[in-house]
Parts: sequence; structure tokens; C-alpha cells
Amino acid sequence: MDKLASCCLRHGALPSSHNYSKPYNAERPTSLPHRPRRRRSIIPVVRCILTNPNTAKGRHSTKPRHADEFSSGFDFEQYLTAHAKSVHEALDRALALPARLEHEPDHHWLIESMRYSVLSGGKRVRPVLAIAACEFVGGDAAAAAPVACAVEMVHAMSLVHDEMPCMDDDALRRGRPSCHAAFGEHAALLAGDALLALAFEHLALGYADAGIVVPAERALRSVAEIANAAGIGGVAAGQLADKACEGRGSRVGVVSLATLEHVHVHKTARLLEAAAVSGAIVGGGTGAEVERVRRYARRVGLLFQVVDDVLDVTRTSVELGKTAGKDLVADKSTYPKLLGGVDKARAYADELLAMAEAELEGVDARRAAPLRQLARFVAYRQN
Ligand code: GRG
Repeated sequence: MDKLASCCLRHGALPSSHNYSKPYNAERPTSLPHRPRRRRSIIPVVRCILTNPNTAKGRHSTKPRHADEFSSGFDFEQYLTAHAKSVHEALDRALALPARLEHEPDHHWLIESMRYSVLSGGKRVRPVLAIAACEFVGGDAAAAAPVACAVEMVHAMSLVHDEMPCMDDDALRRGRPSCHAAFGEHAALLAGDALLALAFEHLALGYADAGIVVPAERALRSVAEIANAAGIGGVAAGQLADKACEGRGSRVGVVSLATLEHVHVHKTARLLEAAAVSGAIVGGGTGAEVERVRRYARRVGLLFQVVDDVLDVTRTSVELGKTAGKDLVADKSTYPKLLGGVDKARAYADELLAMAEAELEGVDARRAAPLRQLARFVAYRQN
């Protein structure tokens, strides 16, 4: 394993000097903003890029390492689009507006703000990862449906809270006003809270509701995995560590590569890992299979963030559907900054991709194809 990659995959501890205090924004809006016009649900359309467009002439060529992969006829674009669509439909059902709320405008408003945040497109990487991992261990895609919806709800709520004025204060997400900009700050905070609660309600009831038979012990393990990834073992902890690093990016050596990795393993990678691991658990994977999936997904998760840092400085807001160049403005440490440029960060991304793919070595190529192609999609995504 490359020295840099091995260093970066050790979870660095945060220096004790980090300041975790942050101002609490207690401002109360005096009135609710205009309600946005209801839109039809957007079924995500996924464009796949499975080779590195920036290095088409071969420096970091990503030609399939296994010739049999293409001869197996696996169509990843079709796989991703079909599963993204089924997840979207399942989320739409899980967030249905009950007719009895017609006369409860505030309750209605809460559910609309949740639907707005979850059904607004997005690549659906985490749910499809859960489904692919479930199938990888021999499970049926249907068994992973509740996990797929739950991780997407947790992801969506983390975006809603991330955009709020007390966090990143961003008015744009997925090419349209972020939840707080569209529904107001109170509603956004509560939409996030309610989505987090609904994720676990859905994990508890989703199997029975859909007539899916999954042993309760497996469902319970997935609850523990996703709860840990959302909270102190992942996203919430990583976000706080990330906020503590803001304003320190331009001071050389203040934020180390180990600290940056600690932030991103928690803030970003851990939820992708939990999605895949939970998919493998409900799919009936053995202990060894689940751990193989975990190692694969941890690398894909970190890869996801390295690519995110690169996109932040190489793409426009229109291309990303969110505000580009934010890391510079917040004076954050990023992989391009700490590794010495975009090319070095891209090279690190290629290393992580190779490490993720290495976890799939020795497995039947047809069975490994969705996870392998998903890793490449994460590596070469354009937004
Ligand atoms: C989860 C309890 C809990 C709290 C949330 C605000 C917060 C605490 C965390 C922020 C986490 C965050 C926004 C991390 C960034 C991860 C990331 C790179 C998101 C972009 O994901 P994509 O590209 O988005 O998959 P789409 O729109 O495609 O779904």
C-alpha cells in the first residue's frame, strides 16, 4: 500500500487545542416565508462517467483491470438509474402527505419541507451502495430497500442542517434554494430532525410494511450501524471537527493531513460505509463478507470526499448545483491544499480507488461488478 494512502487511512486524533465552541444563532424569524410552489417529484437521472475524463490519454488510466468485466455485459448506467428510481419511489411513499393533515397547515408544512429535501434529485450514491452491497453478499435488492431509504434520509437531513445559517449558511442545493431558504430556518431545523427520526422509524417498520422478510437481528444490527454513523461515530462528530478547522486552512501546518482525514472519515465516509455495511448485513453476509464490504466502503467514502474537494475548486456552482469555491471562502483545509494541488489530490483519489477495487479481488467478476463500477462512478463523478 502506498505510504500516503496508508497514512491517510489511519484515523488521526484531533489535537486537544481544537476549539469546539461556536456561536448559537438564536434569531427567530418574525414570519414564515412564502411557500414555494409545489413541484412534481424529480426522478434522478444519472449520467455515468466510468473513465477519468481528465486523463483520457492514460496517466491515471482506469481501463477495467478485468477483461471479463465487460464481457459479462454489466450495464452500470442502467443499474444505477433503475435503483435510483426505485429508491426515489420508495422515499416518495415513505414521505406521503396524509390526507388528514389537510387542515393542519403547520404539520403539512413540515412534511412538505421534508419531501422538498429528500425528493429533489441527488445522485443516490448511498442507497445504491446499500443495494449493491446486499446483492454482493447474495441478498435480494428488496431486502436492502429500508436501509437504502434510511441512509438517504440521514444524508438529506445532514445536507439540510449543513446549509443552515449556523453551519455553512448556503442558499443553494441541488440547483435550487436550500431547505432553509425555501421554508425558513425553523422548518429546516425541524425537517432535519424529523427526517432523522423517520429514518429509524422506517428501519423498524419498513420491512413489515413492504412485506419483506428480514430477520429482526439483522435489522437491529443495521439500526446500530446507521445510528453510530449518523451520530458520535460519524457525521455529527465529523461536522463539529470540520467547523473547528474553519479559518485555519491558509496557516501552513495548523491542520494536518491526519486531522483532515479524521474529519472526512467521520463527516462523509462513515455514512457511505454504514450504507454498504448495513446492506451487506440485511443481505445475510457472513462476518468476513461484511468486513470486506466495510474496508471497500471506507475507501470509497474517503474517495468521495477527496473528489468533492477537487470539484469544489474545479467546477462552477451551476455544474455542481451547489455553491462552488466554498472551501476557499471558509478558509478550510482540503485535499488539494494539503497535498499540494489538484493533480496530487486526483492522484490520491486514484490510489483510493485502486485500494477499494483491491478489496474486490478474488471475487467472481460478475458479482463484484456493481461495487467496482460504483467506486469508479464516485471517482469520476462530475458533480
Ligand atoms: C447526521 C445527526 C446528523 C447531523 C448532521 C450538518 C451535519 C450534522 C453534517 C454535515 C455533513 C455533510 C453535509 C457532509 C458532506 C458530505 C457530502 C460530500 C455531501 C454531498 O453528497 P452528494 O454529492 O449529494 O452525494 P447529492 O446531492 O448527490 O445527494
